[in-house]
Amino acid sequence: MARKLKIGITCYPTLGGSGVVATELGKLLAERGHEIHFITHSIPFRLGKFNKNIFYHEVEVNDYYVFRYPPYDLALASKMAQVAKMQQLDLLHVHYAVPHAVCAYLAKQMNGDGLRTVTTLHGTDITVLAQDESLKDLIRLAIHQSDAVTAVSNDLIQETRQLLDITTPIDLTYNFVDKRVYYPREAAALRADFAAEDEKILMHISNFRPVKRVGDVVDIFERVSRKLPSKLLLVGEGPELSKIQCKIRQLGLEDRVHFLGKQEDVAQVISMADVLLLPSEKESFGLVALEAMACGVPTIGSNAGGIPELITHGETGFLSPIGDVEDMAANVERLLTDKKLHEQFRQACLFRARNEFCNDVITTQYEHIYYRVLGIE
Ligand code: GMT
Repeated sequence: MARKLKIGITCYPTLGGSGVVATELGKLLAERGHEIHFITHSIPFRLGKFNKNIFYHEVEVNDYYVFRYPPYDLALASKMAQVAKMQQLDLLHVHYAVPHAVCAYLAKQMNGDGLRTVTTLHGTDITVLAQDESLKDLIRLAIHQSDAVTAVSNDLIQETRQLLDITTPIDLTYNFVDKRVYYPREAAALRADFAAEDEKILMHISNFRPVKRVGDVVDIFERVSRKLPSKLLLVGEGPELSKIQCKIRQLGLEDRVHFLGKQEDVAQVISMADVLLLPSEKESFGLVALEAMACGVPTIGSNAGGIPELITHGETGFLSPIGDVEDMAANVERLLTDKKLHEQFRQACLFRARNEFCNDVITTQYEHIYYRVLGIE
């Protein structure tokens, strides 16, 4: 049996799919007996209950008076080096190249020993930041100096190669959901709080950033609701929220749209939906679509980025060109007016989530990568 590892994990701990994936991975590795040390500025929001193999090390930023901007990155790099030395970590697994992979590189330099680093790219570190000429060389350095680099979709691998001219190998490690948490939950009573028996529920969950095109969600719903008795549930918060509220008022849809805010128990919330809407402009993976899939809810959305690797068009959802709200609305209508087709999609969703994006399989993939960089095959 391969030896148990001591792994430092750094991610954005407060919100977003990357933080969720990093935290869930840490929990699963801890269940397998590895010792996991989260090194982050706040406690990861999905950490949950106590586990004897999980430790949390808080990065504290020194607000020394000469600093105009307190240097979080330097504090993180120092903390990584300190924890790695004290806890004798085998490796650091960082999620996001900027600044985490750069900090891991610094920590490695500071320690001067056999500390290994693994970087997982999640999307915007490449698709947005790598477009910025002033950051390109830094991101390229961080990637080249990692002992292994993984990305959450083939699309993201291609984009990383093109934008940064990277030729070194990048491992594909799809995101996953824990099938013990994500499964169709009993939701009839909750549904009744939002929709009448004959009404369908459309749902959108995101951080309401412009890239999610929440305006399209409303446009799709507006078209669907003209033809089908339905409700729209919007889950999450973010910069576009007030604009969206305004749009809903202007369209006179207030009675048919509910804002649920940020929600912790996503599996329970998604289980209320008949369909998830994800019309994003950019999406390296689209974790929420996988969460929905695992709860038996098909996705209707755009074919941006890595979404087609997750959603099989015509089997577990329907995908259209970005911004084609007419087509997306027609697809929602098609799916929600055909009971047999909806059930077929639902079963395909459950099968695909459990078999292709299963927590056990992906955790094993990461373990293999760790053993590889440590020379333990
Ligand atoms: O999409 C966001 O706004 C959040 C961002 C994050 O940091 O969590 O999501 C990125 O990583 C997720 C986990 O790998 C992916 O599921 C999302 O598709 C990706 N977002 C983008 O590519 C825009």
